[in-house]
Amino acid sequence: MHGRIEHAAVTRIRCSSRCASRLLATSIAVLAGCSAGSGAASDTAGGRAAEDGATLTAVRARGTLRCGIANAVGFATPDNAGRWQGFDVDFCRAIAVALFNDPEKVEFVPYTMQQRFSGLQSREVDILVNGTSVTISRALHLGFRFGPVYLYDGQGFMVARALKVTNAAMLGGATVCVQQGTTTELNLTDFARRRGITFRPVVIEDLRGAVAALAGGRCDVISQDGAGLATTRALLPNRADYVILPDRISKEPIAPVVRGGDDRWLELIKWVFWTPVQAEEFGITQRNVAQFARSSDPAVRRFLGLEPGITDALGLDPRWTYHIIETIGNYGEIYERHLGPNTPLGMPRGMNELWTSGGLLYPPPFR
Ligand SMILES: N[C@@H](CCC(=O)N[C@@H](CS)C(=O)NCC(=O)O)C(=O)O
Repeated sequence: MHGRIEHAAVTRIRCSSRCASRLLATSIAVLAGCSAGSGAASDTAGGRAAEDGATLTAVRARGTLRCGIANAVGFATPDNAGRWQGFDVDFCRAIAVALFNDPEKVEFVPYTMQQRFSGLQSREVDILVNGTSVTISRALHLGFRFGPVYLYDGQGFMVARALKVTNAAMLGGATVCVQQGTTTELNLTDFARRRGITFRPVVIEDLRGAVAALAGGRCDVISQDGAGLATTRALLPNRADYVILPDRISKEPIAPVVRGGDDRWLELIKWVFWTPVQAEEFGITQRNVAQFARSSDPAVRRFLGLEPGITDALGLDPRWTYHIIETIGNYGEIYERHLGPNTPLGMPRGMNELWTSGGLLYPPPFR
């Protein structure tokens, strides 16, 4: 029997009044794109009016970067001293280091998944570094541009161990928590149709709500990006009672998002995100970067800004890559610090290994 998700049966757990008032300010164009996760067509979307170089000029004049993040363990959380830290946070800080040689010159703006695109479009932030997947409709309908994929992920499921479910095909009839305004919602519908399964989706506003709904038994299952599942598990009070199923039902290439029409800003973002990856490929770490600065290898010398002129067009300090590595580290260091096996998330590198180690990370040449 071919079941499908009945939208009339979808439960929507509503957001707080604070978040509701924010949502009121959201443009209809963006709401249309967000709520579907795929985006409805809109001529006004995406900040097409942005001028080339305008973002860089605005950030320089302000003296700080405004980075849109998602408040999630491992990716972006304030520590006990109130300082933001995490995988996404470190990439935001890398941009600030490139621009200002100062990782503190960032204002972090947390968004729910539903709010994120209007925040970028309204110029409240200069960039989103918040677990957003690259999709064609976000580029073509919402008019955004994506930097390099800095995390390769895919959607999965986590269930209560007591249910004794071992794979996603056994989930027919289950109540599944998903986050509003995400690709997760759409992929779940596709998966149900493809497999002839019926789910009862419970749509939740944010990560904390999703964790509470799962822990409180309002859903049997939670479906999220693999990283989201690891984050959720880290937040559950009784994490040993849950299992992450082996299925991955989608591709979720996670990349930074900027407004369309500002090629100069996009280009800067691309090379900043590739810097920690190229550093790892060369074997350059936070600790040994000073030794590498004495290298006679021409490719290393160009990369570290020791040969003049290579990245002058970006308008940065010639030693910007050096400063990023010195301050933030290489990709492997960032990953191990926030997401790797020795962290509460415990995520193996998998596809996020370098291409030289069987992964997908492949930075273009700095030449
Ligand atoms: N990558 C997908 C899903 C993103 C997503 O659902 N992220 C969740 C967890 S996996 C999140 O970061 N939530 C943080 C929050 O709600 O505060 C997308 O771009 O739509």
